Amino acid sequence: MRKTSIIALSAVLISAFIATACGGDPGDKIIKSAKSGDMTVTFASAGGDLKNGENELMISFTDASGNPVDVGAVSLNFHMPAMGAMAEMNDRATLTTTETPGKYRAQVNIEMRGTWEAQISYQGPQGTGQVSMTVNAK
Ligand SMILES: [Cu+2]
Repeated sequence: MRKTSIIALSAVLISAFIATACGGDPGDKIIKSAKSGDMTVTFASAGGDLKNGENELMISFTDASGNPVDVGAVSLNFHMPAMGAMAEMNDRATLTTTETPGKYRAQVNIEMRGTWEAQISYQGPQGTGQVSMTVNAK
């Protein structure tokens, strides 16, 4: 009885792992969101945070009702101003579209811990816009 349930649990965990490894949704725990006009731009990940190192994020654009809004082409850059002798840093994310217009996957290598300014710009059906928000990398 007990052995069976442990095996069943393992199977569930293994299939969850495979789903992640095969490029499923990087996660839906909100890291941070900001307003851009009538839209809300939201960052999410599996762990709900931005990390020093490689990150897999979801970025979504939604209307006042929470429905996704297609904004066309999106770019994302993480910027940190110069600190003392350290030059400014710009870690540009690679974005890909998903099956849902208005939802994008982002891959970015964050070079260090600390406060970054996420700079988002878009161009398309909603016109041209820019949003920025600070995000803390752990
Ligand atoms: Cu820095």
